[in-house]
Amino acid sequence: MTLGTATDRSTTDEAAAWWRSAVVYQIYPRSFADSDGDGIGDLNGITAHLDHLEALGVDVLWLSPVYPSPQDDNGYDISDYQDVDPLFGTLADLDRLLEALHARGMKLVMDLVVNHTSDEHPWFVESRSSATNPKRDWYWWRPSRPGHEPGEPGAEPTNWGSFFSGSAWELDEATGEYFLHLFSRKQPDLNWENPEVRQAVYAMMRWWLDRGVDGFRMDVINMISKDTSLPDGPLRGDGLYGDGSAYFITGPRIHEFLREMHAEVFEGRDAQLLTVGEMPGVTPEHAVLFTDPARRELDMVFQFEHVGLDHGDGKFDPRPLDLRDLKHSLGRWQEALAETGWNSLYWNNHDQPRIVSRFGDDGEFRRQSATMLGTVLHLHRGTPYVYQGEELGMANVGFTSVDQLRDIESVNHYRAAVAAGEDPAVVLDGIRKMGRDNARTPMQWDAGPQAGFTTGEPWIEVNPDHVDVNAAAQVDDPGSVFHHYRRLIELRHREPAVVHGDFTMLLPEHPAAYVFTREHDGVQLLVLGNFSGETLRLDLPDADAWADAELVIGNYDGGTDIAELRPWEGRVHRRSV
Ligand code: TEU
Repeated sequence: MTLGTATDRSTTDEAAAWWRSAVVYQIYPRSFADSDGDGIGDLNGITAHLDHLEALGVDVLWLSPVYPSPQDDNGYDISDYQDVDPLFGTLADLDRLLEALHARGMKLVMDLVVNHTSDEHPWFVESRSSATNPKRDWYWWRPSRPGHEPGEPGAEPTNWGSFFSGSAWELDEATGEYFLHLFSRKQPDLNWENPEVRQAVYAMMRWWLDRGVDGFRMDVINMISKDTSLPDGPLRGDGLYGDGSAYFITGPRIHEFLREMHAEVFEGRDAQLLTVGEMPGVTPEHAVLFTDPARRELDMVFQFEHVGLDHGDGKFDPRPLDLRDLKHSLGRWQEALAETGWNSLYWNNHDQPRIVSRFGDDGEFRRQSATMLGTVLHLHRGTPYVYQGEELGMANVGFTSVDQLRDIESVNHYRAAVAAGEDPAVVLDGIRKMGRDNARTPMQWDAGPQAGFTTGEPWIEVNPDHVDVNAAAQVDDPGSVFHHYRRLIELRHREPAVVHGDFTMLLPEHPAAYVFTREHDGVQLLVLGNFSGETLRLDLPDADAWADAELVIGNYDGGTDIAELRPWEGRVHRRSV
């Protein structure tokens, strides 16, 4: 793909919006490729596997955190923003990776985790050292609730629960005050109200851009502005803690902060950069504002609606997906951002269970369902993200014991739920289906020992299915999931209707078929996906007009009637209009 010439980002022309025709590949470095045999993936492991990315045809690599970290949340707890953790290599290794990517025409987007730091970051070490330290106000310190002694049950400043179980407040014995941590107690929240915090973050971001990186994926960036009065929230499903999200999701100053960041960090740079904000709980109404180019906030956001549709009473209490909900949700986002703004498109990342196990069939129809899911996603309007292993149809693990779990969220949830009297087998079943470790088992390179990921003992078990599902087996097989993803990416690069086309949902009430059209400049695409193992006959509007249309991509050999869909079939047809 041609990226065009460099332009000022203040323009909204196609060169500035180069990411509209790009596909991003996410790497979770700990689980991608281990070059030194310590069982943990590293930067040199990534650099050694760039042929894989180039063969797939992706344009951008988003790298989950590699910064120095105590690894309480696998690197999302950062103790130094301007270095590399020895686990993953050195800054020089990162520079080499960056250079190698640029030499192949690919870009590198870094993870930016600035809602919180590690409690071992020097900023927090200073902040906690005394109530009068100049950095005290860089974090959220509060005394105990009036009428309560610090440490007493219920003395926390608010009733908020953390995302990783337990209270969102931790008592610091030295000063007798509590600090806020929306995630683990080793991830204290930064106080963005303090302008010194904001300037320190902007300076760090400029340092990375000056080093040559091509943008940032911003972790929970819609949580940085909090309601400073910190009110209690309604009780959560656990009955123990409150849900404070109304007071920190898309908070009062969030748009102001992101506009300031844009002005301080990105404005006037002539490189082609990408900014994507991770935003749990974001609404389409706010997403339009965040991604309106004229407002100069972000290029796109990750929304969470479609990956919450199979949650019951919390994420670990899954229920089957109703396809109509999925179409309604994604359709609504397509519509909301049709005129202004831009969508990101994803099924997977390092926090989500594997899509082929979740919305597909990881048994008999694994290849068909993985390729159908990829087809449907990539044909929406927006920038698609491929998470490592998704291009192979990698599946959930089927954990059978809590000893196999590594993720702090799952481990804490298991402990808290069992302590609260829930049946351990039921708790483990929820984690087996929804736990984040499903996404974090090693990348499956080949059928050999440890799937070719490491010569040592991997930090988390390799999925036993790697003997069948692995990159080596797929790169030489044109019928593989890998080659289907490669063709989808190629299609986006050559077919403007995929990038720019208007989106129209068809058959919204059909319980098993996902059908839509895209139209641009005299070209219409028809996208069909069967979310079931049954053959479907559709009552397709305009079926005659499509009868002789070209088949652009499909996951079955040989043609069929336009209105028929075989089990988990996915197809794209093209015609002139
Ligand atoms: O995740 C944000 C987030 O809210 C969830 O997706 C989270 O993974 C969890 O499942 C909530 O139930 C981001 C990162 O992607 C995640 O890996 C980090 O753990 C988290 O922020 C904290 O930095």
